[in-house]
Amino acid sequence: MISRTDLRGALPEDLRDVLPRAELDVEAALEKVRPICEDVHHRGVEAVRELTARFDGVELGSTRVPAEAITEALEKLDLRVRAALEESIRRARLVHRDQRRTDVTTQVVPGGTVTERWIPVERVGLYVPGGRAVYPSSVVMNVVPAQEAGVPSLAVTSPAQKEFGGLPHPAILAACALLGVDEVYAVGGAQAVAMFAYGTEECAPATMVTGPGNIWVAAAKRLLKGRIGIDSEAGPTEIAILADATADPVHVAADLISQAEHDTIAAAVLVTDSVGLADAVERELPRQVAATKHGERITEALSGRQSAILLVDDMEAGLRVVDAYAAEHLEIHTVDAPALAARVRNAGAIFVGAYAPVSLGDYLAGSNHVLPTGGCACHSSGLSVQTFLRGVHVVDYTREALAGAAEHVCVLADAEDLPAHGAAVRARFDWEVPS
Ligand code: HSO
Ligand code: ZN
Repeated sequence: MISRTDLRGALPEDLRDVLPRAELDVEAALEKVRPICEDVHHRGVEAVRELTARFDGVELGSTRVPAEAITEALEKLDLRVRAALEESIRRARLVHRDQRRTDVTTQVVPGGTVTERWIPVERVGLYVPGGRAVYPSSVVMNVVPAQEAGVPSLAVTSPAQKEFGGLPHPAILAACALLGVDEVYAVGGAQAVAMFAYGTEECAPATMVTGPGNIWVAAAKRLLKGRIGIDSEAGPTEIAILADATADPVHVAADLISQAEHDTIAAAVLVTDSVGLADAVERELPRQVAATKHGERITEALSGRQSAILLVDDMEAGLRVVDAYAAEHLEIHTVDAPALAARVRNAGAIFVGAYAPVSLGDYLAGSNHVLPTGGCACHSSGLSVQTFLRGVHVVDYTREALAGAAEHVCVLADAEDLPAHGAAVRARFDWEVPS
């Protein structure tokens, strides 16, 4: 069900040779998406309506979801789901509130200061998928950091669904209601990203669009990036587990399966120095998969080339492997889990010990579940308050403080053959600043 690679003895130069990442060909989708985005740009809401009829089979009156539909979705929401979402929101708010930045002023010289001012982006459009993956939890994970960052205007869009009378999935609407988001659109696909980028008669343009989506959404984000800010492109989900002989194979197998459940191209990787654990997990996987609902999808993900059990000599080698892999989610199941976790450099999120499974992080840890995939964890972070803030330097110098810097500015300007730069400083003084 899952392949095993023995890396004992020597680690490969490039780990990607051992463990390739599944990839989506977003480039190929760009050409299909370009005319859609141009159509929305030129014809606005009319184009959005036509595209929704063509792709989703829904004739929209207004693209905006009426307020009553949002309230009604919350009223009809299962009470247990409501309570769980409320707790998820409460915990996420606690963590994300602590991520807020305070402006810092540095006095560089007497009379010369630089303040880093943190300003939220003006308006965020959040895309929420509506197909197989209807995740109200992802609405929470996107909306909470934007709200805690102080984003003044926030809109959600999700594909119109025939079976729900042309509205987005009711669970999405209910999550919006719980989060206090009342601006929701029944628009999906590339046209939704274009709607936020260019604006329409019914939807004001946004400064940034975030949220996961299918390949068309990813292509539209890539195409319109620059005109509109985007979050990182989300790839298939991945879990890596670093475990020694003390790990419980039942937990390890269950956690690998939990993320494989997302997608046939999801990656599940176990890195261990224990042949005994590897054997036990191999025995455990088919037993648990047989008892689970999405067995076929999970089996395909686990047997794919992107999933594996990797045997290493010891935990030092294990650390090197997981750092090279840079997993979206990394679990540590070892005797000294906190100490080992502290040494990890590359992971989207780290889950320490036996009682911090990724599913906790997906829903209720308070951490964010929008995390870098595909190895991007070595240079990027997950979604946070910071994603929605810009740090702006505010430079404030007095005449005296500028005078004290003038000579150096002029010298550097001349050295770069940009004398007008120096002249801009000299123009403020009636004496000649030597160059
Ligand atoms: N594990 C997914 C997020 C998710 N899980 C949503 C369940 N619902 C990517 O981090
Ligand atoms: Zn998940």
